[in-house]
Amino acid sequence: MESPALPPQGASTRSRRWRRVRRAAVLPLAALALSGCTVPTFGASQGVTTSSRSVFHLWQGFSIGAAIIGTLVVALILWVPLRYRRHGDAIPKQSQYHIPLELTYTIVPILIVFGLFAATMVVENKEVANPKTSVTIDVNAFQWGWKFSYPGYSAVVIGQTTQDPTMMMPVNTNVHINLTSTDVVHGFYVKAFNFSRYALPGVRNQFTLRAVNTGDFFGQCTQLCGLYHSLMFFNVKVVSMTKYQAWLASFNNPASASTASAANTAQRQQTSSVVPSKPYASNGAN
Ligand SMILES: [Cu+2]
Repeated sequence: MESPALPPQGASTRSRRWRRVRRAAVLPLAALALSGCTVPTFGASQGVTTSSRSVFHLWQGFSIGAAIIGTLVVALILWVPLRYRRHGDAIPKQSQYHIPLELTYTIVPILIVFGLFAATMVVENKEVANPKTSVTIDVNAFQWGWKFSYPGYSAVVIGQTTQDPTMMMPVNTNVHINLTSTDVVHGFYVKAFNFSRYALPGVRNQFTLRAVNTGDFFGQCTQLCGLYHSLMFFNVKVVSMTKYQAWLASFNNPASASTASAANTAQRQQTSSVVPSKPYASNGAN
């Protein structure tokens, strides 16, 4: 009887190898898909301010560095058993006290940590820098709302619980913010700015924001500050300098001036007696 024709030896080895490659590729691809990893943003948003973008680039740098090191470590871990799995039970050649190798794996991580530290310091210094500017906004947080006032102008915007106030600011301009709290600790957070700072009673927390895009952005309190914390929202509207100045000028009338002074008086009266009247100035690192 004639035996069935066998496939050529080379073809079967190739197909087996290909099957193995496909099986090995499933794990990293599944990990990538299941972790929801997105490139090149790595799940972060670049935001609309100069500082949000530098934080975003720092995040990208960290993520790329972690991916390279992670890939190298996983590749080395997998390579050893795959490469030497058919070498029997004999103890392989030992390579301890290999001075150049030991120096390399001690010095390289130290250099990486220094690199990450230096990059973080550069970005943090940019975050807390307060360059001179002519645009200042006083932001006051209170239970449970926000007050935005513009020193030198009668413009005051107050909103609480269900009325979300809007902070107007000009685009491509350094805007100096003085953040205070009337009563308890609140958190000033604007998602599109990748930015959050404490509003602390007795502290004037100062920082500078520079938006590079116009638009409407959402903000909220990020510190549990009491009963209506969950309603402590606000908006940020970034407009052109011309529109911003026209908006400020629209408050140049006696009615707005008296509303502003009444709001300031009310705030002084509401300010908790435990909050010092002269807030300690902080450079925005809080
Ligand atoms: Cu709050």
